[in-house]
Amino acid sequence: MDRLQDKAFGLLSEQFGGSLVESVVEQVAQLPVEVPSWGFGRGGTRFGTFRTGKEAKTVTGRIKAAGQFRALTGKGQTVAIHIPWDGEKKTEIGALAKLLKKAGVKAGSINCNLFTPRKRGPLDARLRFGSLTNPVDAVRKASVQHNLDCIDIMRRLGSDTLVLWLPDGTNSPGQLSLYDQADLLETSLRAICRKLRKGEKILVEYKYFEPGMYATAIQDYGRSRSLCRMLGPKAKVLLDLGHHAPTTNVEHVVALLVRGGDLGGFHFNDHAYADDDLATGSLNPGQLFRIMCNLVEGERRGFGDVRTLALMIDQSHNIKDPLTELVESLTNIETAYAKALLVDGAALRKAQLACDASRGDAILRDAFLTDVRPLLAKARAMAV
Ligand SMILES: [Mn+2]
Repeated sequence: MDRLQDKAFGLLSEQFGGSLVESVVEQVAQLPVEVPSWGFGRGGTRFGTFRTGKEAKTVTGRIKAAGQFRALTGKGQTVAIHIPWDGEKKTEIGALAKLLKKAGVKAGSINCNLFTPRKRGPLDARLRFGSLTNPVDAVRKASVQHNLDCIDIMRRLGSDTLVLWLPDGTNSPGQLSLYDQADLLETSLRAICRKLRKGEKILVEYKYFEPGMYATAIQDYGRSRSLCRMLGPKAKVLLDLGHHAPTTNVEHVVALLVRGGDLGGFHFNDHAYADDDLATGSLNPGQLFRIMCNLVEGERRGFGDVRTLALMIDQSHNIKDPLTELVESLTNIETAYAKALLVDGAALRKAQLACDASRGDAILRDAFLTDVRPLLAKARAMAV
């Protein structure tokens, strides 16, 4: 098998040139990919969670599994942490820091939770009326405070990134004025951002519906971008691949965000219908390839290094083994990235400027149909 792979690698070098192929291997090996601690547990739907008994159930188990992922793949250098699922009290965060160190991984983004009612305090069942946009002062203030606490935890764990996914939204026009919703959101976000120091950032995720079924407070990339621009350079847009309406051209969104300097990172997954959180690239590898093409083009045009983006996986593992499915997703991300790096960008641009769409598409197809597995095997060996 190794000999066959060496042969295939030689053929790729002949086809694309040795130096390009070597540089693709290096860039794939160096691509940092963050995995979520919650992703190592069993996912569920509103109908239930089907545990096999083998998946991680505790924070200790999840971080241990993240260590396994790191050892197997050389990736998962950072692990996204969820507060309070992975701990909240001082002693719990101290223990979490030790677990991360023992597993050979670092804390990645710190994710707040504004959707689970707490047993004590103002964040009770009234959270169904919103968190940062809740019309009740006490609930809204406690929601802001939770984010400020998350920033403290972020610093204690040596991370610099706070991720905000806001579940706020309404179910009917009489529930809350859309003007009040926008006002409350902006005031709350400003209060959170004021606490961020130089070198720290907040990534603002958007989603067009659910749990609110009528008017979500941060419903699309335009709203997220306008909020981030209002908040200043510490705030950037987080693009979750599953958070768009069907037929949205996601790579177009990517290009516009990169071009505007607004993109902070990704939540990678795949979907057929809504926010399905399926394995990245498992249904639509073509879309993932086109997204990577636009990231690579953005970098070539001087809009910043792909590796400075927060490249995170965010999935729910309902059927397959979580660790296995995360490796599948990582492989699909690396495959799409490698293929995008193989695109002859100069020839493509020449064809585009000459109005030769057939030639342009043929250039993209050549890269997309290339079997990059021999290249990924070398990159994996280099990363581990
Ligand atoms: Mn997400």
